[in-house]
Amino acid sequence: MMRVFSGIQPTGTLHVGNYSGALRQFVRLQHEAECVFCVVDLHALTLPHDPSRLAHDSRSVAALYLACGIDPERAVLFIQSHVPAHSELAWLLNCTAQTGELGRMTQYKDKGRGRQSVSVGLFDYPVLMAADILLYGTTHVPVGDDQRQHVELTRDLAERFNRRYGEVFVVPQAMIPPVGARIMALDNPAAKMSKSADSDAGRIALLDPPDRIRQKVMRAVTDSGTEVRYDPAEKPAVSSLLALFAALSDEPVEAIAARYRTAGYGAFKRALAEAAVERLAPIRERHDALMADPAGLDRILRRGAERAEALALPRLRAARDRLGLMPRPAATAERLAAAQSGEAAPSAAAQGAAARRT
Ligand code: AQP
Repeated sequence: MMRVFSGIQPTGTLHVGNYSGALRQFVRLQHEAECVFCVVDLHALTLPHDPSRLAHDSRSVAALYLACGIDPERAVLFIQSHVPAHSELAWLLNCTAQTGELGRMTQYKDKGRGRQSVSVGLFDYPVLMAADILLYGTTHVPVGDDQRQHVELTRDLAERFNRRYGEVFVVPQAMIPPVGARIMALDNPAAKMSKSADSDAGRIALLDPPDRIRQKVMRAVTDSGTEVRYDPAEKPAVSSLLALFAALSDEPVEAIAARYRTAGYGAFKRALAEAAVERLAPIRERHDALMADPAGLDRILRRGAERAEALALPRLRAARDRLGLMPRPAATAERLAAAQSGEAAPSAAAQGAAARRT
């Protein structure tokens, strides 16, 4: 059976690039495979962030998964930091990863560019991502093109660990859509559309109101000439808009290109704006309804974390065993579970006193 894992960082409002490269695939895959989807909040700590917003943004990303069509009865949906096995396995894999390979990651170089110094977390984040994936016996990782290199690293780490210590991890493969895996910024076709980029004009957020969507699309940079053609090498800006149109309308890119070939950029952009408004308006409404019931949302996420933990712990235990770590005493495991659920765990002394009283 295919086992799918993927995650999204709560580093800002999700945009149509995240929808095209990732979320749209997730919704389809939940009908074909066992799926585990995650809001990777620990990854959001790797760059300076606002602690007063993080919990809200994590809930909002979870609500967007659901609003886009993830069914929490089918797929496991949870918050990464609610399952401590992710950080524990990341540490175990840190001792298999090499600094040289992490230094070659292009996201590390891109996100660190222009900064005097960056956090160790930014350098190490691909190892945490490898842990996220490997914990679940994942066979396939649906991601956009920017994550290809991180999935390659995950494969390398899994193979190296298995070779050194014995078979524990399934070696996963990336699933990158042939079209729409790299939607470019609307105001700069040379840069990827991104949540955390300074310019809001470059992205269509999934929560943008209709007028803002229309305004952003109509101002999108296009290529020279007038022909609407899917040709990423010669027409990178128009090709990215065509891929976006295809993701938002579920139509093949060739059919859209054929329809607007000679219509001019203005008519093409007006049609794209309407396709975006039509697809995103119900997503925004569902998101807002879910956010209006935080207790309901938290119930879904709590159940998701329980299911995720049950899937993750056997493989974490196997990795610990293979590395030669002592088995964890049961009492420690119980205290960890109680601490994780927010309940005060009785201390060993209090447990002893209670036992003496009875
Ligand atoms: N422009 C994009 N086109 C297609 N797919 C994209 N993805 C991201 N940008 C595009 C895919 O969306 C998923 C979630 O990404 P992430 O939250 O893990 O972070 P990211 O890859 O670094 O994406 P962002 O939006 O650019 O976030 P920030 O600005 O925080 O770095 C991934 O599958 C990604 O490939």
